[in-house]
Amino acid sequence: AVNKPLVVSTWNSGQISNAAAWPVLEKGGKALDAVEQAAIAIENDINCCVGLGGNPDRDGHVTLDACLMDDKFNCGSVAFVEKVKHPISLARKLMETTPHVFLAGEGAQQFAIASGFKLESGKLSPDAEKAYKEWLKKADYKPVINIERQQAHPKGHGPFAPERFEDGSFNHDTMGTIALDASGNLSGMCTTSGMGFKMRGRIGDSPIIGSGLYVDNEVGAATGSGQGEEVIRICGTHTIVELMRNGATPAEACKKAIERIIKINPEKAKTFQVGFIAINKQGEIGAYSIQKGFNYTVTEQGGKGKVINSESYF
Ligand code: SD4
Repeated sequence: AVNKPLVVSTWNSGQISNAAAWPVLEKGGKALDAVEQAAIAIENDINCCVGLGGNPDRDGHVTLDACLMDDKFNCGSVAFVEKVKHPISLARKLMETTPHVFLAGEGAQQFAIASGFKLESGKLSPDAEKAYKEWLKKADYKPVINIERQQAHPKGHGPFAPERFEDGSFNHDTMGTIALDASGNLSGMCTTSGMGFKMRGRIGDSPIIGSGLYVDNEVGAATGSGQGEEVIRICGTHTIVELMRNGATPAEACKKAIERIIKINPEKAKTFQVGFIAINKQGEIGAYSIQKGFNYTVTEQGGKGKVINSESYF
């Protein structure tokens, strides 16, 4: 029997996103609506790595990337967007009301205004401000391996939001959610403020269809988190879906994609993190990461989110 409905999100902060997605799925709603709700919930939350409260780029501006994809190969992405609170809804608007699939920067912001989205102030959240000031002392661009820590949320928004490191260095806490609805259809989303203190204009894997997110309703769906540049090199999530098409389970497919990244440069791979999650049409779930510390949240029958530690290469 097919295990449905079902929603899986990256990280233990997936409890926030899954809690928003589940009511949609439980009522027999569409996976696309569920994953959009998942993104909205995490974009509303104040945390290091998603939404306007996230860490800024090295010039001090928060720039957001997000995408979503449904069960009919419809997709929408926005990147390098400023002052828009819900880039996921902007991506959906682009997908549903224009012939385009990908819009960036100033043009994306113009489209937001034209579509009735309100622009926010662009002021950094207190946490991001603090982290940025700290980062400016050295202004080093040195990605560190993320290990998500289970700590109380500094703002009391719930126990599982991503935490920022004390020294202002960043986590990899992009949120990706994939869902299978009661009708057996798949959709997914990915939303992020990207690498903290990135170069201005830098875009990672998260809004790139086939890298940060891919959905093929005949096969499965995959998303991920981590060092975007390394995911883009292998078109990570598209690779995972193709591996599943050729018979791999979601777990095997995630593992093979990670091994492909590691094979490019095994020494360098020791220094960064990538984690993938995947589901297939039968509702089977899998994940794999390079480093220890990646986890994900699964919500299925009963509706209670379960946090699972991913297997890892190292
Ligand atoms: C990126 N994949 O922009 C994202 C990074 C990430 O929290 O996971 N950040 O490359």
